[in-house]
Amino acid sequence: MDSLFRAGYIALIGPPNAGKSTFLNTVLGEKIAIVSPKPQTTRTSITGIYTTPEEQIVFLDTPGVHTPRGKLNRFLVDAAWAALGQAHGVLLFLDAAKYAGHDAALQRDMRPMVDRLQASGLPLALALNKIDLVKPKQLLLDLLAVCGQRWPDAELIPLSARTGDGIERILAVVRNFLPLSPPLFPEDQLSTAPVRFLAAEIIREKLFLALSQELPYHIAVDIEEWEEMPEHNQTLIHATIYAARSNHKGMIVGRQGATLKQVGQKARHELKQLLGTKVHLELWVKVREGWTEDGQFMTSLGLGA
Ligand SMILES: Nc1nc2c(ncn2[C@@H]2O[C@H](COP(=O)(O)OP(=O)(O)OP(=O)(O)O)[C@@H](O)[C@H]2O)c(=O)[nH]1
Ligand SMILES: [Mg+2]
Repeated sequence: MDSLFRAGYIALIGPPNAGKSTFLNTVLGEKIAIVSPKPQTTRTSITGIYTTPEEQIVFLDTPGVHTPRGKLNRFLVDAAWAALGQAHGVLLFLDAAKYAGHDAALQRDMRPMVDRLQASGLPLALALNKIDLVKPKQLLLDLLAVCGQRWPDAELIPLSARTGDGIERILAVVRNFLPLSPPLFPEDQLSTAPVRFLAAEIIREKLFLALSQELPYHIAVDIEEWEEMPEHNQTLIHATIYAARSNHKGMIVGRQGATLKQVGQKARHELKQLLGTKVHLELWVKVREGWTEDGQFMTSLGLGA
């Protein structure tokens, strides 16, 4: 093996909805992390392993950092910061379309993170994401100037995680944060996340996309039963959807079960691709009053640091 091989961890940190999970999936060319237009989609830190003949970059996708209200949100933010403990460098994600021309919003959203990032002592690069949405380009140049003043030592990289524009530069920058080391994982491994977890996440993504307003934030998914039946080329999956309030159950199920049916169909389609087998999926909705404040329950679901 090449003695100049580098390997290690890069934490993807940033406000909710900045495009961290989208970046992870684009880099890997596979969907590992779920994505939605709603903030606070990611709930745990998820690895995405990018391997070339020269390097192995283990990206740690994390929940968006914000000023948390409620226990679930505190769990999310704690999980993001916990990723720094393992990281050799940080890629800070900013939604350039949100902040271009809006310095006050940038100041506000950075407040919960600047001190923590500085205290970590880790090398930092900034990804200014969603440049495909920033027009005119002068706004991007202005934002680059503002960020350059605030983070004089950090490399600033304009990016579109959606189109892939800027990804090569990011990879070239963050690889230099990693120590010389042999690979940490087999070269064909894309993530350390168990497939059951990925399956629960796919179901949660379909719920995030199907349900409106605050409802997705009060939902958790747990896989209760998982049976592989190679003789039928089928996987049997029973999942429970936990609602935090009794009046949410009807909204999740929908009129004559329509919403749950649609979620089930979309999830099953994606699970088939993930598993490479036919999938028999059963979804049950249970009310677990106030689960978003129940630390023990959230830990049992794998949430938090
Ligand atoms: N136009 C555009 N949209 C993007 C880009 N990157 C991400 N998005 C969109 O932004 C939204 C949020 O993306 P996510 O990847 O879920 O963001 P995140 O930072 O992981 O969000 P949390 O998990 O909530 O912290 C989704 O609707 C993405 O499709 C980009 O480069 N351009
Ligand atoms: Mg995410």
